[in-house]
Amino acid sequence: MKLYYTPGVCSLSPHIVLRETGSTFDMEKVDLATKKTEKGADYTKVNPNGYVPALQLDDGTVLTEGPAIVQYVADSKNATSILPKAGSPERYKVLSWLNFISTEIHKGFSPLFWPSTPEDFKEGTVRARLLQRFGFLDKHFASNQYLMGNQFTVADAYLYTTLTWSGGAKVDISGLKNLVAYRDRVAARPSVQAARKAEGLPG
Ligand SMILES: N[C@@H](CCC(=O)N[C@@H](CS)C(=O)NCC(=O)O)C(=O)O
Repeated sequence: MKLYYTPGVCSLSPHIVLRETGSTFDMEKVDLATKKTEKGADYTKVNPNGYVPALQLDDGTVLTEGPAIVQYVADSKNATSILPKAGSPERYKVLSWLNFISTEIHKGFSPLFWPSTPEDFKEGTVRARLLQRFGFLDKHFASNQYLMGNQFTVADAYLYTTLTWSGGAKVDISGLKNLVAYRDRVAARPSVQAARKAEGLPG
């Protein structure tokens, strides 16, 4: 299978999960500005919406949407430590976290990356809302190592990825000590370090 990715964006989350599960995969970089892949292919033929990540399976099937891709990768390896089995209450708690990260955090960041977003809206609304959600997470990490307690799951790969954007997006999380410690804890995992290195990101 092949992961279509762009360094440092949300495709880092499935990339981490591919490495965490010891999966065999290829990677193809996508230029989000031109929608061309590093091999010169038209990426909109892979994902008509033009965004990463996409995971192309060996039979040609293309999966899109990060939260779905991480579930496919974990399930295909029966990796129940990072994604509890379907039917167990823990599975749906991980799915709740994936949805929370997707809608409240990931898409909460998006307006900060759009040149058309007015500065006062960025500061007064977008960053303020994100910081409320981060405050909630900071309290969670006062007594939990990971989103699901002591166990790293696919949701942590996703949350970690979004936290790496806070500096560039000028969302100051430095006062949220538990959240910063969590980010650093996840960053230290070998899967994360390997994924960052493969994407050409600083260690
Ligand atoms: N709903 C998609 C959103 C993916 C997404 O926002 N990807 C961003 C990078 S983090 C992207 O490729 N943006 C470029 C674009 O939308 O043209 C998912 O959850 O996978």
